[in-house]
Amino acid sequence: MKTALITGITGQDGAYLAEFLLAKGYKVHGLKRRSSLFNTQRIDHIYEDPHIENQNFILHYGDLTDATNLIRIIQQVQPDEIYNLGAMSHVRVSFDIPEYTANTDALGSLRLLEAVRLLNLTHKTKVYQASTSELYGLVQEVPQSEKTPFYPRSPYGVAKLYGYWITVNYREAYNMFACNGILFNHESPLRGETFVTRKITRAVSQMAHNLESCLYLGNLDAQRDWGHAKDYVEAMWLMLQHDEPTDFVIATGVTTRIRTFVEKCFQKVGVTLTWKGSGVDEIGIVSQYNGTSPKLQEGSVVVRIDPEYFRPTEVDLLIGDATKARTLLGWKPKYDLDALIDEMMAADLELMRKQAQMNQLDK
Ligand code: NDP
Ligand code: GDR
Repeated sequence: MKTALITGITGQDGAYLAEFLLAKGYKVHGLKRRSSLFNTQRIDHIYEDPHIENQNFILHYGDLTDATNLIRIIQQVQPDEIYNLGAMSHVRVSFDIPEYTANTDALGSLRLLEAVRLLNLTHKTKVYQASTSELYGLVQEVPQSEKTPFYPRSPYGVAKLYGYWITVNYREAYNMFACNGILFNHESPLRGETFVTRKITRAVSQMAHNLESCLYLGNLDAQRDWGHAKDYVEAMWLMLQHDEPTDFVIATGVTTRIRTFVEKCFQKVGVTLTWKGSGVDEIGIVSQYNGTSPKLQEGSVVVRIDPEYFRPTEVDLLIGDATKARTLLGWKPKYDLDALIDEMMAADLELMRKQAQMNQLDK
């Protein structure tokens, strides 16, 4: 039985990866942060009572900013594979807390690699580093591949650049099996509520259930290559099963504007959206509606721009070339954008249906 340690297990990818590895017969250990409220909603369905024997799913309190704690946990767990998914992962927020972002996302990766080295586990423990398409930043070429130069555009991207290179360096200096997965945006019903896709699917579902009137967004013209997190965690695992440690781009190869994502989500609830105006004055208006929600009647303004959501420096265009992963790992995504939107909208519509029902009961 293989043993894996996942940092960031309470996040979107951590939850899907834990489920995936448990189904493969792994013993899964996860690092979770102390918080004043429960933060394990995404993994509660796979939680195992610590009082039972032979647990296969074990959580440890920890933090990537605390080296001694990482050393202690890795010593105790002796993992065959470490998936370093823990991070301050919000690009916009990284402009507000740049130092914390660097500490967690850059130095956190170093602490983990160094713990493996100090514990003499370099021959045993393989390490996956959650690198990102945010490394590409300012467009140098498209589609972006493993050979495309990096030009990060946020404190998050710059911190992840360090994480990328320190992983390469430990692989070369200490002969470690350490890989970077350069993953493009991946989403799911478990996506955090402040990332743009989930923010949109939630708001549209709220409007369909008469719970919200307007969705406030920033830059509608950025283009993203969106996949499903379920497909992407499989790629993480495949990388650590490959004969050689190397870095891979994981992407669908299809890019879409934010505004198109918005239109598609509204279509799912019977709305045809029309855009009027430009810049910060642009609005999205319901031009046709085939449904009953008072919030979505024809002529309603359902999207507005809030400049607060613009970033000081933006990443305009991401489109990934995953040829290397397809060729060497046999990886290809099962979901396309429409299937992803279908799943996210179905989940949020159900969530809001329940919310609306509870609101009725409270009256
Ligand atoms: P999430 O934001 O959903 O999850 C991040 C996880 O990291 C959470 O479990 C969070 O804990 C944990 N975390 C945050 N700070 C610390 C810390 N200081 N110490 C330990 N753990 C911490 O991210 P995703 O699941 O979407 O992404 C996983 C990884 O992949 C991240 O590193 C992200 O940067 C990277 N990535 C994501 C992509 C995407 O499109 N999703 C694309 C490319 C890379 P808590 O729940 O307590 O907040
Ligand atoms: P991103 O994802 O920055 O690509 O990082 P996010 O969904 O936050 O933004 C995507 C694009 O949408 C634009 N946008 C908005 N974004 C948010 N969050 N909120 C808004 O209201 C809004 N309006 C427009 C943004 O400007 C941007 O262009 C994600 C994270 O998961 C990272 O951790 C990961 O590394 C990258 O994907 C790949």
